[in-house]
Amino acid sequence: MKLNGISCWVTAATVLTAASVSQAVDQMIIGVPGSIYVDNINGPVGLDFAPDGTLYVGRDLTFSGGDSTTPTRIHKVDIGGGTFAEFGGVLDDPDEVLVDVNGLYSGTPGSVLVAGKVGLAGPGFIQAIAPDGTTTLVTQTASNDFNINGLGILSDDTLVAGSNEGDYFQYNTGTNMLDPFFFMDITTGSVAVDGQDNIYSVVGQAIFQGGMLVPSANPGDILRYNQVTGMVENFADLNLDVSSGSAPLAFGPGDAFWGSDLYTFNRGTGEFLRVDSMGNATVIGSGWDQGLVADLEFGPDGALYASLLQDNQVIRFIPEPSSVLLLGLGAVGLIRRRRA
Ligand SMILES: [Ca+2]
Ligand SMILES: [Ca+2]
Ligand SMILES: [Ca+2]
Repeated sequence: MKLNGISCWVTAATVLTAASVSQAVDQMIIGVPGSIYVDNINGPVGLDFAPDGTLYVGRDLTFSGGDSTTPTRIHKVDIGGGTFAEFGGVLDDPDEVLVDVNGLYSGTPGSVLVAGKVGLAGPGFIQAIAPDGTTTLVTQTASNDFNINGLGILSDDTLVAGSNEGDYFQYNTGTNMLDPFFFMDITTGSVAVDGQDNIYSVVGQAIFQGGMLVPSANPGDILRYNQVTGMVENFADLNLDVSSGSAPLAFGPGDAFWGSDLYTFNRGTGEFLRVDSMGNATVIGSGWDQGLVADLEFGPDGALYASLLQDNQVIRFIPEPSSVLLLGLGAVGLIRRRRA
């Protein structure tokens, strides 16, 4: 474990910031007020923003009268939050979404890519929903039994798709095929890309393959595909709780508060984690064992958004100028001085 966090930091910060933190959400990040962005949004999973602030939300009906593969439609949340509507065609397992801003993959700028798996044992797919709602298949895996749960884009515009089964693909815009890229491990399928095009995922617990339960060796660790060496390496030995099958990762947008660190949480402890480029994690929040958080995403407004699959909400954390003062070791000194 590389956890630097001490639980008293969190307690102290709660006292310090209680006046400015909305009590509307169970999840807490030190010094950053949290609030509900959209409520009663049924089964939210993957999140992605268009540049104008429109939010697209993948969907899973496991806690809404269906199961993880029930066909349904994704949601589109209006700019600023609050109101939303279903968007596009009915799709199997539409968990993950990614906005195709320039139409590089779908052919239509502003389309929303949706990734999932066909039925119980079909191929993994990427569909595209055009701005007018027209829904078309972009590509699917050549063989069956791939659950594509993560999409990411490299600096040269290569579209990367990650599967629970551990096979990662790159979309070939010439042939419209998903070409094999590398093998990670049994993962949660989440895909996060850093500034050097290294690709990160969290090791999952187990998968069903060919009717058999296949466990993984190191569940909850963060792995990294190293672009320079072409190898998969253990980036952070965090033993995150992956019993729900998901463990989202998101890189900060490079601003003064979030920086370019990697953010995730441990569902087992409820701790929210900031992970530096060496894989060292610091605890900066609590309560993340509530609501079944399915994805994390930074918006064009610099706020962090999280989908709560079980609570049917998307919540938002907007740093304030005072939040920056609470950063890092300086924050601990500040908190201690005030409590002395
Ligand atoms: Ca996302
Ligand atoms: Ca699903
Ligand atoms: Ca899925």
